[in-house]
Amino acid sequence: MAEKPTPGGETHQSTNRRKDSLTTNQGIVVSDNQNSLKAGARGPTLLEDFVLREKITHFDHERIPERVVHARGYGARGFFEPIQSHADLTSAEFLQDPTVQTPVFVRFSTVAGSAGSADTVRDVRGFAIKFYTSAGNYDLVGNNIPVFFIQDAIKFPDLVHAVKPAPDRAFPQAQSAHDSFWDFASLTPESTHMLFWAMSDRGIPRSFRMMDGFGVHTFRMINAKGKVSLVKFHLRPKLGALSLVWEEAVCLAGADPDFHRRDLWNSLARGDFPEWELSVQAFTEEEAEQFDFDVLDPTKIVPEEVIPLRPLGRLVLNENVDNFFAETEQIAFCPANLVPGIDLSDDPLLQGRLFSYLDTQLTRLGGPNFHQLPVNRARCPVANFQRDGHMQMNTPVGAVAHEPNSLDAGAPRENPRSGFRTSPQPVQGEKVRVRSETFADHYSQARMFYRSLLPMEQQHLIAAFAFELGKCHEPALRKRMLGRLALVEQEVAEQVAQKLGMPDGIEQLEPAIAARDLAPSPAVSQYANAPLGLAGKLIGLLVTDGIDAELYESLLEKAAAEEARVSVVALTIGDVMTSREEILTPEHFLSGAPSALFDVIVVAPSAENASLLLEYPPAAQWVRDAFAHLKVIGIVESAKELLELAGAPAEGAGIVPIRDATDWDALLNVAGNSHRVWERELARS
Ligand code: HDE
Repeated sequence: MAEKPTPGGETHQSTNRRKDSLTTNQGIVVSDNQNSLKAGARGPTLLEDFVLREKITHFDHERIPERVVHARGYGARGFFEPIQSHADLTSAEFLQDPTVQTPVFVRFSTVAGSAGSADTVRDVRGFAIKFYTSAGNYDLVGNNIPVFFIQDAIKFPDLVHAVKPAPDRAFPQAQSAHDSFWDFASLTPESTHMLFWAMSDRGIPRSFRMMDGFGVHTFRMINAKGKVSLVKFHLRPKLGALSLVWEEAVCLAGADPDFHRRDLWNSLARGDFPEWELSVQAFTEEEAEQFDFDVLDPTKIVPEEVIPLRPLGRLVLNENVDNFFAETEQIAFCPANLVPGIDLSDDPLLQGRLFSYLDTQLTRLGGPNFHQLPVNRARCPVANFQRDGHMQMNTPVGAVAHEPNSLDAGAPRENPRSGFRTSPQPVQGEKVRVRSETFADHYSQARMFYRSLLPMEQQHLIAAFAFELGKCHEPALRKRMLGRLALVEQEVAEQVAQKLGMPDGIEQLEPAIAARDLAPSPAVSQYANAPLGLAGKLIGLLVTDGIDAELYESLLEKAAAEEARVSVVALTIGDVMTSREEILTPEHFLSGAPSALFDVIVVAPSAENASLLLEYPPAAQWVRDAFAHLKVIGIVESAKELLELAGAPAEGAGIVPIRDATDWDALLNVAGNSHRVWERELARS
């Protein structure tokens, strides 16, 4: 692998050395990379073979520990651009000037799974952003769900141990659907609100590009005059926050475990750049005191209906990494990486995180100098007296490494004017290990969340609880969890109990504070708020030899106008001949590309070859899945029989006959007017 030249330059360039010569790490040109050094052609390998030993030794040490949580992640580069100056709110330099773009690196992740687990499992997603600002690095290390499972950092190891594979058998991988997780959850009332979010469609996003982000905790922003605002961070994707359906997520975990990362990589590679609006809900301490919950409690949201979002600017991803390990794996986020103008709150979950990230990174990245790695390096001057340590990559000069000093007039000095100053706030009280009583209402917001969802979103949530609890073998914990659900909403507990086949299994539990009926917050529903249209979506087009060239080309054109893409699927991966005798190269072959990969499907064989699809079982499966996954299906006349084979009606919601190119408008309209054919699902349940 080519490396950028290291500082220090080259000395003598040997005349008989080619520029592209393979070398050892010492720069010695390698003459033979196929054979180790042996005593005779059939003899033993010699210990003196430094080329072999160096190569194998380096290989032996290629792995570093994976992140203890959020191990499976995927990153990209981009920029942030404020829409206007936010000087009234904060003095943060990157939020002042709409003409200044700040480079960013974003890493998305699942929480529970190992680095090699599947992308589409039910889980919370990490959404971590490093802003390389002119005033130093600012990290917003958030999730795609605005609340969390626990209120105090001391519970984090228990939560993570409960969801991770059991220590004796090392399974299940990347799953919350097992006894230990639900044991912990059912014994931890504060997790209830988050469980409702995690069991909603939010737990199975369609794409990283279609995912919300949240800072979760309350933070503070301080302007140049010292005025403090409390803030909650939000990121809204331009394409809308959309999700998979559960059966589709399960299918994709096998068919394409890299579904989300592939989607992001491909979209950046073709110049289709995802974008989010970063905003804050900003409010005063006085306003916070009026809320019926505590803003320091990370299991609560501030409803948008109470404090609306204030857009700050746009976050755009526009560049894939050059090297996954060097960038995505080695990047180190930390909620304590703050810039002047942004400050922390006393949220006890946040306070524990401030310690944890640097601590874990010391082990994961092997020492205290990981901030010098290119992906972590600040893009502004860094000057201090820290020194030495594992893998020091800089060469500091001079004899002085202390401060104050009178020996080096050019040494860096503290700067009270522009330096980071914690905005003062009064703190007093006894040292106590207690949970604030203001954190005690665990059910009202969960009820508000559930009641604010659309009916199909509610049904998905109920199905998810039933699935997860159904995977638990211990009846007592199922009952306890049903009791917890009943404290939120009796109807949820009853329907889940029904689906579990244990209608009398709801345990009677006593809440610390019984759920109250809060005003609904329609903003929490994904589908009530996602923009309609086909932007960012993928149409799977199943073809055979003889596909009508005109039909094909007009679909490409119409889809492009809607910012959607068409992906051609054929019986085999070999070239297909169109009706015009032109070659069409498919992107996929049928048995390798289940319809779960696409948002909309079209079955368009030529009339003479339609029978090939009818005779090939994966074709009917393709349609059956798409129908079950609530997709719009376009179908040409000659393939109609396939609908019957797939158990789908020839007519009905979301089935669009394609007679000629004029029918594409109908297909795209139906598909663009709703993200899924929800009627089909409601008719089923
Ligand atoms: Fe994290 N979390 N976390 N977390 N977290 C880590 O840091 C931790 C929490 C989040 O792409 C670790 O470098 C504690 C909330 C993201 O590299 C670790 C607590 C939120 C990422 C850690 C929390 C997050 C992490 C693992 C409870 C949403 C991935 C490796 C007090 C606001 C960042 C690492 C990336 C990663 C600790 C809770 C988001 C162990 C102790 C709440 C997005 O330090």
